[in-house]
Amino acid sequence: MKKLKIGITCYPTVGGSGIVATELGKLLAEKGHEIHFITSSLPFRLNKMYHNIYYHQVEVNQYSVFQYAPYDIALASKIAEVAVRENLDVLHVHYAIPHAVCAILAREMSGRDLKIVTTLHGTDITVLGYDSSLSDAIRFGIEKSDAVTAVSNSLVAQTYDLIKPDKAIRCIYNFVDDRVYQYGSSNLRKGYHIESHEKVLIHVSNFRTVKRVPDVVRAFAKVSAEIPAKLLLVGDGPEMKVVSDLVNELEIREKVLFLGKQENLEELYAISDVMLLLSEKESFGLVALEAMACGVPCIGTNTGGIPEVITDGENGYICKLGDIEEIANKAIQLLSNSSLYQNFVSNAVRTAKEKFSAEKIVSEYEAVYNQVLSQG
Ligand code: GMT
Repeated sequence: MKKLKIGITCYPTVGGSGIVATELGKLLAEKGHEIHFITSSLPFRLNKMYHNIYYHQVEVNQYSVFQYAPYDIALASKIAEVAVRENLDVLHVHYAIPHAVCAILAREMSGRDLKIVTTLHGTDITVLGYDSSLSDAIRFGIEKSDAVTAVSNSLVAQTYDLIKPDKAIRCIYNFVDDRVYQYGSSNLRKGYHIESHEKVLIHVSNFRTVKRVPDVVRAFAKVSAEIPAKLLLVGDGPEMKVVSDLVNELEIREKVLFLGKQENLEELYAISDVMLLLSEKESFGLVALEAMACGVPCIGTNTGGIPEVITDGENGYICKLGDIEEIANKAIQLLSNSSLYQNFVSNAVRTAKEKFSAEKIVSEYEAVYNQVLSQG
């Protein structure tokens, strides 16, 4: 394939969409493409030097007359400047709002036929799509992109339902790099004072209400009443106080480890037995895929794209949203049957390698870039 000059715009801070955009950029660079990140800060997973990855920071004018700093205009100007100077072939933006709309403005400003690929990640549709002040702009961003992808079939369907764009949207799943996320061991159990007979449940999120972390705590309380267990809560966010109060109320404080925001999650998955992802909105659930790649079966809710990642009864379980009893029972069943558990572990690793391998998914994005470039 011809080596391309690809611009990437995403939210560079912690979050699944930023992770996917950054990991994609790194893997495309490894395949010889030239990558230009155009973002407000250095993407946090860009933790290593690549000779063919460039970073262009968007600086926003803080003029005191502005009630709101004009980030979107600054981003569009920066994209146009980089597109012209670096002669970009394709611009891949993650999130319709504001990135697709900024990309379209940038294409106009640059005076070039810059090809725009937009990837929808979830909340740009499932939350912002309900806001009448934004839905027309989301539709505009989608329809004026040269190609649009979404991270699950569920998100494709929800986009047509809510936004009704006149545009083909292709599902390209998120992926996992199995050189990093793999079945392994770690010495962390000892450091965390987790006894060898104790099972470890893990939840990783930004602790927003949609993640339903209190359901994780309630389900864990039931599991740990039957089986010696610890719960690792990884991440931080608006619900932390509610979660902490609930842990105290249920009198399970000594069984719960609040680890805050962490990197190198593969080391935590290496000491975990089951992941709980009980969200009420989740277009994909990247954390579930990363856990599965490390051999951790997941219990998820029947929400959004989660059932496309976790196959019920094969590599994990899918439960009804908020059904704490069912969630706890499934976890107990899995953790107390070692042959069933080992089966789920192998299936989880295999699913991650076969259905969501980085190699497969990166090629799918390359095919989209080629397709828009061949449209002339
Ligand atoms: O889940 C979040 O709150 C973060 C959000 C983001 O923008 O990073 O995640 C969304 O994109 C991820 C990557 O495609 C998906 O794995 C998450 O499921 C999706 N979150 C939601 O749909 C709530």
